[in-house]
Amino acid sequence: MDEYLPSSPNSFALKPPVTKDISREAPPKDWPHAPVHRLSEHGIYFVTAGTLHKQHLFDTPAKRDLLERMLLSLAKKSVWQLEAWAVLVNHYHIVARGAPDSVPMGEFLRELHSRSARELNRMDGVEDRTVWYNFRDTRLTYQYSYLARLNYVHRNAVKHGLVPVANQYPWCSAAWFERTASPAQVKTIYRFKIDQVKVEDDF
Ligand code: NI
Repeated sequence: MDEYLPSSPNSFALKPPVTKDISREAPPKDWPHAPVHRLSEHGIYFVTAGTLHKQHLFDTPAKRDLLERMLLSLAKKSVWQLEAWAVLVNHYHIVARGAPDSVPMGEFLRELHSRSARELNRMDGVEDRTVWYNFRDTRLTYQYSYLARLNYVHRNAVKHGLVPVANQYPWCSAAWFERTASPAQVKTIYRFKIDQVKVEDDF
């Protein structure tokens, strides 16, 4: 078992019982600290990564749990503060804030990809399958594009037609954001138009 994968025997069985609510038994998510800040000199990045050929590899709740939990715990270990994230069947998006002692972004993502691929392949009982295609990271340098991308990521499951309201999607930051940020912050962020944000997101 991977050391950055919180132990959760029910979540990672090869064939989890479909009727079981694993979220009740899985360990708590490694929630980040705070949802919104000013731009800083250490950099805030918007990252999108997709699976090879956009294959639907994270096609069960247990697999999306695996990726989301690994993302949260490795981000913390790599000193990248996640401010928004969305984990979907064949890609993910994050907005991450750096600090002076952050591990380089590329290193953090490569570790996330190699560890999550190994665990996913173990769950699926396959060997040496390439899971990830690549990632694209953009440094956000304008307050407007930063805030608009926060909203874009919080509400990505809505954009992809998975849920009518973002906080209903379990593998994203929306519910956490609404719980952690002030009502004024939530209102401000959710007001940003996401249909004008230029993001490659045809997954
Ligand atoms: Ni997307």
